[in-house]
Formats: sequence, C-alpha cells, structure tokens
Amino acid sequence: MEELAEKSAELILKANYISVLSGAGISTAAGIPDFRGPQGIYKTAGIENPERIFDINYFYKDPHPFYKFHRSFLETIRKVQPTFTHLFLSRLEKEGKIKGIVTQNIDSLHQKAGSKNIYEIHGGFLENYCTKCGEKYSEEEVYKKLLKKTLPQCDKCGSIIKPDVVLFGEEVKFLSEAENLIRNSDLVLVLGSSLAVAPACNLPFLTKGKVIIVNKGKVLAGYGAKDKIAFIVEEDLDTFFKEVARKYYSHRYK
Ligand code: CNA
Repeated sequence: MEELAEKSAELILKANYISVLSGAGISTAAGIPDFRGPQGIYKTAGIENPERIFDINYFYKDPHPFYKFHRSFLETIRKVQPTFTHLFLSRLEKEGKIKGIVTQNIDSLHQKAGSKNIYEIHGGFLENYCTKCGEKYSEEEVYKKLLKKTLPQCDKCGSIIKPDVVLFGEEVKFLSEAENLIRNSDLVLVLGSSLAVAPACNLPFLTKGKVIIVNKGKVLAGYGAKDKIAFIVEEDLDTFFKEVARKYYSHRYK
C-alpha cells in the first residue's frame, strides 16, 4: 500500500486537472451500505433479484420494496457524516487540484463535505416529484409521509411520489457535463465503485490522462482503454487516502 500511496500522491501533485468518479464504496465507512460489497444491499435484502428494487418498471408495478429500502436510507442519512476521503477530496478542490466530482451516489455526502462542482448523475434524494402531476416535495415532507404510511402519496392527486433518483431503466443526468469534465482531466480517481453500471463505468476512460482505481472489492473488467489505468488499489478508501494525504502534504510543504 505504501508504494501505491506514494505514487498516488506524486500523480496528484503533478496533475493540474483532476476529476473523480465516486461510487457507493466511498460512503460505506459513513454507515451507508453499498449495493455489491460484502455487506451490500443486494446481499442483505434477502430477496431474489434484488436489482428489481431499483428498477423503474418494477417501481411502477410495486413501489413497496423500493420504499422499504428508501425509508431506512432516509433514517440513516440523517445521522451520517462525510468520511475522511470525502473531506480530502473537498480540500483538493479548494486547492484547485480537483475540478469536479461525478458521483453515482445519491447521499449528498460530497456536498456535506464541502465539495462544490458535483454532478450527481444518478440524481439525489432531496427533491421528490409526484409521478402523475409533477408536484414537488422536499425530503422532509416525504420522510414525514413515510412515518405515517408505507407509500408517500401526492396531496394534490393521490399518486405515488418518487425521489429524483435515477432508477435502472431511467436516463442518467448531467452526462455531457460529466463527459466534458473527464475529457479535460489529466488524472481521474475512481473511488469505491464496482464499475458495474453503465454509462458511469465508461466515463473514466474518456480522459486523456491516467486513471487510478481504488476499490476493495472486485472491479468489473470489460472497460475499454485499460492502458489508461495507472494502477488499481484494493484497499479500504479511508485507510489508503490517509496515507496518500500524509505523503501529499509532506511533499507539498517540503
Ligand atoms: P457498488 O456496485 O455497490 O460498488 C461499490 C464497491 O465499493 C464494491 O466493489 C465494494 O466492495 C467497494 N467498497 C465498499 N466499501 C469500500 C471501502 N471502504 N473502501 C474501498 N472500497 C469499498 O456501487 P457503485 O457505486 O459502483 O454502483 C452504482 C450504484 C450504487 C449507483 O446507482 C448508486 O446510486 C448506488 N448506491 C448508492 C449509495 C449511496 O448513495 N451511498 C448506496 C448504495 C448504492
């Protein structure tokens, strides 16, 4: 790990335009389970084809499994704080190193850590809309509805409300902005993602520079432009980035 942390610190020092693609693994240390990790929702959901919980067609057929998950997600989200890695990224943005973060996460922890230029390509939980009349609801309003009933219904028309998160089968958001950011980057950090979900998994390889992947679990191969990968670090993110930060700041302030 020492050697890869040193190499990462050096690449960060040299880079002028860094972008990040983050996934659920960056938030597990905060207490939010991922999908495909050992403690992930797919393993703990206890149902067959757990992917269907997050599928838009299934949501319209039966939103109960999604809302069972979402209610506990909203309970968790109230208690969690950004991790060391979220905070380090925010600091690198303030220093001008990181130009933007593309996140697959919906947990707003990058915002909570102070990062500014964030593309939430899978949306977020703060805004919610009625699936029929489009009436807008805050997260607080949806949470209160979920404390009283298993499904949140629109006050105006009685239809189901859906958080503005991108479910499987829906189009991702801010794709061209994310592509531009990464195309312009000379270094891309891919953090805590199994790279199993398209189109996010293809984004890092648009860079003209190098890609560092930090992920404890399996990263799905099949991505193009493998020559762009500087290295893959199979470590816990916070453990690794504490080491990177130590080395980076000791070089910077030498
Ligand atoms: P994923 O497929 O669950 O992959 C996460 C990866 O991170 C796995 O390979 C884990 O082994 C790895 N991992 C977990 N903890 C750590 C750690 N501490 N250090 C290093 N690696 C770790 O999740 P992806 O983000 O790749 O998949 C995209 C989905 C997951 C998106 O649609 C998200 O919306 C969705 N998701 C988001 C959240 C969130 O907002 N926090 C939580 C759960 C799922």
